[in-house]
Amino acid sequence: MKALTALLGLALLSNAGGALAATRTVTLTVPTMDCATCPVTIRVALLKVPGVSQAKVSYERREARVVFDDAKTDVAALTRATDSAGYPSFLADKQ
Ligand SMILES: [Cu+2]
Repeated sequence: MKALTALLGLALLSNAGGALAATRTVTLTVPTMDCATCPVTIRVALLKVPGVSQAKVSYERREARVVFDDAKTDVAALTRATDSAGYPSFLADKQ
């Protein structure tokens, strides 16, 4: 029982270390969205970036919330992706 608990503890620790350290969520401001289909284009562009696991884009707030693996990509790659899709973006003040 003790060994099992120790093993479980180890598994949890290593999992947390791997997953939590690398996952990052940022909010990008995308000011030039001008209709309800813009978010779809932006979302597709963001999800194509290797390392991005989630992208939620709000037309109302002109914002993209992106979850990505810190070890595989960075904010510069995300803004570059929206840029090439026709939507310049930058890191929002509130994170
Ligand atoms: Cu549009």
